[in-house]
Amino acid sequence: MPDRYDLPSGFRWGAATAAYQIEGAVDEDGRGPSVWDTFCARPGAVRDGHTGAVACDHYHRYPEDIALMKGLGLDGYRFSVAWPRVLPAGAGAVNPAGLAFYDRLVDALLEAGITPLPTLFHWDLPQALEDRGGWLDRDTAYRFAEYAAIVADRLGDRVPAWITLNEPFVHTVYGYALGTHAPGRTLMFEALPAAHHQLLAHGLAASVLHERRLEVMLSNNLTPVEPASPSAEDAAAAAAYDALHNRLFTDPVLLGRYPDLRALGVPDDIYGAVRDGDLDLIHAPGLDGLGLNFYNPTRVAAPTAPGLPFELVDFPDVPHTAFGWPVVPDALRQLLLGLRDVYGKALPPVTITENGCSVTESTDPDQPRIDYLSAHLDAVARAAAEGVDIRGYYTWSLLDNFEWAEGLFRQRFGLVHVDFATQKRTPKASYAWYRDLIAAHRIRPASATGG
Ligand code: IFM
Repeated sequence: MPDRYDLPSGFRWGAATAAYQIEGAVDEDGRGPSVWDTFCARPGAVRDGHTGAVACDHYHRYPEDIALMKGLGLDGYRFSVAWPRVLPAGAGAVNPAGLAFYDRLVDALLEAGITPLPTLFHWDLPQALEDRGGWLDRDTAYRFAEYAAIVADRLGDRVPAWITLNEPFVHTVYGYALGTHAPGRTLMFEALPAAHHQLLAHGLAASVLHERRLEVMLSNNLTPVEPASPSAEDAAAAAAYDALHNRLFTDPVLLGRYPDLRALGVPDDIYGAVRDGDLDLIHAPGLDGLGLNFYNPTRVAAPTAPGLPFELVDFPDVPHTAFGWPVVPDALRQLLLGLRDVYGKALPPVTITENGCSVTESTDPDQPRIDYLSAHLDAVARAAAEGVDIRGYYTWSLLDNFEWAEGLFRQRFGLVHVDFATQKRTPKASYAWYRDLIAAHRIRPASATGG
């Protein structure tokens, strides 16, 4: 396993988290309820009835967590701002204590020499907005732009780059199509107006951020899609899935158009959601960087039963994470090269804004995570060597945290173990490995050695 990778000079090393997964303090200092508070209260929605009510108690323990980041030598920390902490009803009255928390967090990060990289929406929509239709309601996009302006006006003097949305694919499909995440709607393809409204929200917020001379990124969860066989039917199924998972969330932003969704049976105007001028609003602000969240590739076959136009099948003969996700590191290199080939000059610099794996608590000494991270960084370095402009890598995640429908204990993604009973943080073997790796790149940057 290499102790360093041949990465471009200025490559930024980071770690990522999200508000509802770590903050806790859901009832404190004027925070309003979010869709995740509501969803967690639904019997059977989250494994073992867990909630994010306390999670890692980061709201109170952020100084300790920043000390852990400093110990790693991070350049950047990606976190999310909880919309209901800032605007408890989603719009209208601002909660000064909510903004003050992010103010303190940003100052403490800067004090530690770490650049804050906030995400404005990582799935915790204020419940008051959900009550008015959530992302199915076009109005939510305009409320998001107002919220973006409020947060940017408070923090923009110290925070140069912003991520608007996290993984609109996952939020749309799990939250609105399948109902396994908040807000628990089961609309199948009729969930897709929620995707359009999130993209519209991204575009409106991107304009707000650019007006303030701030950089804008969007973090998409992308996956290379491979057909299960060379048959024409499997190829068609794979293309349909690629349009849904990848192109639906990237083409409008980078190319100003939607991919062909006819194979999914989705009308061009996405059930009436797309209005004249929307694609301009989404595309025209431009993107300063594409955030790429990568976990695994996807294998797709033609359907064997009526219903969906594709069927997801497993990868045989590869290791799987505790989540059951196939580990295929070279798929990240293929994905990066594919993005360059598909989008060409329209592709902005890429930052890996999430990559990591869940490992069960008993796994000692955390070797599967080290192997996973190491192999994926190797894939990043190879894609960079093949000409893809990649600016940084934020591992998911700094801490074990609330893994959505999987609850607290089962899927541990952290470099740092969290005992949720005592809140004791214990760095894992992967923490030491990542720290040493970052230090090795500081001492001998690839540009200075010629690789
Ligand atoms: O924990 C999530 C995160 O919130 C979004 N990306 C994937 C991670 C692992 O499932």
